Amino acid sequence: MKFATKVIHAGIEPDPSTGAVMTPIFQTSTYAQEAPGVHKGYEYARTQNPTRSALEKNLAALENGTDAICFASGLAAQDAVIKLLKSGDEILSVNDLYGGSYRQMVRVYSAWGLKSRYIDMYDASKVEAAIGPDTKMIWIETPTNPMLNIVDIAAVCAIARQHGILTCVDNTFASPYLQNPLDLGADIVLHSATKYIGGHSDVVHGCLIVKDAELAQRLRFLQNASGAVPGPMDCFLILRGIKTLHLRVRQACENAEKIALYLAQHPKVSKVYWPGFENHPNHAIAKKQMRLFGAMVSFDLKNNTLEDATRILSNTHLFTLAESLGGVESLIGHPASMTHASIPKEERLKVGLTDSLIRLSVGVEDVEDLIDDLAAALA
Ligand code: P1T
Repeated sequence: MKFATKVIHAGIEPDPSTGAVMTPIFQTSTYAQEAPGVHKGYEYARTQNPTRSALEKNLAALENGTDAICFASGLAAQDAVIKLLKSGDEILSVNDLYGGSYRQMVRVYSAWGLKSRYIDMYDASKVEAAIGPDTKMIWIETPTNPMLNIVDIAAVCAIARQHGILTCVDNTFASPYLQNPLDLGADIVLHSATKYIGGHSDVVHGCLIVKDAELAQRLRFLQNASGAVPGPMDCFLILRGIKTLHLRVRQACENAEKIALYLAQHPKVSKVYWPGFENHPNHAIAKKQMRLFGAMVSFDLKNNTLEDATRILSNTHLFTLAESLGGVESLIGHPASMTHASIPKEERLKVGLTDSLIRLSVGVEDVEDLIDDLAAALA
């Protein structure tokens, strides 16, 4: 099945009891048993729910995996991945990642003895040298949030495999339509499905996709044992959003390209971060591993002041000032004070995340209206 068919059909069957074409919302916490242990495969809704099962089958197909495991949020999915490790183990992570992902590793799990190190992975050859005796997992986010750096997934996963190290790729910024890390050698793909997968900014959700049965079993054990499962209504909303994933992402990418080009020639803009530019340091890798270049664009201002950034952030009308991304509506954000406030300033500045950096999540509105909105705010 091709992608556009999978989003609509993979894992989706008319409901056997009624013929309902759309997967019903099985709003139940438990299931009747005929005799102790005699049931229809469903015992308790933390462990199994038919709405969630349909979504998990669909997500597994979208990422070319064999299993998907859904969670109440992207960070709950990350939490399960980290629990594959034990005290003393180390995660080697890309040095530019979502602030909440960093916060969980550093401020939650360090108290449990987890070590984490943040390195420049944009030159894959640096990864091999950075691996230490305790490195048990490599954490890749690509494109990165918010600097839109690109990591060569195939190259880094090949190095990890030689060392017997697990790899997890946070594929949130790309979406399964643009990039499929399991095909490039990753062990685990993570999504904050809150973003492009859900696509309508109406639900918080996360998922993991794998292609190894034993790993799937370990993660499903953690899903059930720790319990951060999504509700059936949320699973239904994600299933509904997925049906237009390819259409939304394609349009958003087309709009993002035009906006990136507009910003690049604007006299007040010093730098535009977007992997589609030929002069982006890892454009060639983006071209190799992504179908399109994504709909996230970050930019910095010539005089680099927080005041100027604040004026722009407060003066757009179609771009809503808000955290999050990946919805049909365009958002504008200030990573330094919003999504990445939990990263110490000196760490932020090392990767170019200045106080004047502005991040756009480009939606699917008419691009001329979006450019007019930015033009007015920049003026
Ligand atoms: O918000 P949640 O569903 O828990 O997902 C966390 C998460 C994980 N990975 C990436 C790359 C993310 O961007 C996020 C959430 N990010 C935002 C809310 C944001 O505005 O960047």
